[in-house]
Amino acid sequence: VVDVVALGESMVTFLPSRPGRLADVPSFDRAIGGAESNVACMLAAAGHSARWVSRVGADGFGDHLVETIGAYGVDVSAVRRDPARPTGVYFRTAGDRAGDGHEVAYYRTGSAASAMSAENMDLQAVRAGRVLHLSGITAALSDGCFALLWQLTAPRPDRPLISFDVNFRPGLWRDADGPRVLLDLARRADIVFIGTDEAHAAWGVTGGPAEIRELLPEPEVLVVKEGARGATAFETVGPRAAVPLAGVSPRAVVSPGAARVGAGGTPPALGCATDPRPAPTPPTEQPTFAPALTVDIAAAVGAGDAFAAGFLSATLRNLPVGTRLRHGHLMAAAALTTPGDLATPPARDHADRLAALDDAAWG
Ligand code: KDG
Repeated sequence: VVDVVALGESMVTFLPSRPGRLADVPSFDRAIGGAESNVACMLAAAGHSARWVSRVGADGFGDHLVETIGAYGVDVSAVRRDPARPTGVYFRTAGDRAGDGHEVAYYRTGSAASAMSAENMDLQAVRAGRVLHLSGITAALSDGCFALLWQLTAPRPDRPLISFDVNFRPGLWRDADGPRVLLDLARRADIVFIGTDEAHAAWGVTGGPAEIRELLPEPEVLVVKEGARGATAFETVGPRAAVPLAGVSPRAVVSPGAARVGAGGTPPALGCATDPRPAPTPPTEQPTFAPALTVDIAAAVGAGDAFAAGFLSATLRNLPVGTRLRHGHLMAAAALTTPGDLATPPARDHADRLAALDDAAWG
């Protein structure tokens, strides 16, 4: 059994050779991007077995992605090539050091990955991990991609633990439907990652982690990231937490399906006013907060993916929730101090020693 399978679009990424507006940057350096494959690469670099599943074009950029991600030690055998559609690419500018104010230009509409569907993917390979890592980016790519996520997150006996990074990218949503779709998907996941900035932009949440948990009580684990401040994890204790990692969350009620706008019907209001499920009991668990490491940021891109990888790595090792957060911060720090999406994480025993430092060292 593979530790983690990550499904999503990866792109050849062009990083600017110098700061400035997209209109002014004269040349770009080629790298790779893709939130889900970033998680797979960081997990493989941390010693886990990881598989990335996607579709890429039968072109040189597709070759580059498959070869580069494969070179990280990620299993790419279930990646399908599409001779009729290109591999997506995107360009970015530098922005400031925290990554704010940068421009992103995607060339991914009609890409091979945007045509992913349950019919053209190897679903057995997708479901073969202990954890299946997904993100909200995929839901934005096409109706078929959304339907694939909806199918993969449906409760079933062989469902792996679902990890879902909300990854709200406003520029990718061509309708106003994104926030509700992301909330519906997050409600079906077991482990959810979200930033307070995203929750604000997507769902208008103005409060802190507790308010986000109120909106999203279903996931067994909810991790709310507050950038440089740190992250808070809410973990439901009790019968659901006793479910073995490779097993299935015992969900009593199944959401009936979320029709996207354009796929018929008026979307239910945020908070799923038309959802017939009984209101879930608000969790009573204590939140666990862990401060982030203070680092000199080279580029913020990829830090959220690295955080998810660190947290999942520690989850796979059954470490306590506070330690899982610290492993998330350690991997994020590695990505923050590297210009591209991907970084070399500290070796596992080194990361364990850093995570075990006392609170004073962690600020
Ligand atoms: O998290 C980093 C990703 O945002 C980047 O690699 C590109 O996957 C990407 C996207 O769709 O924005």
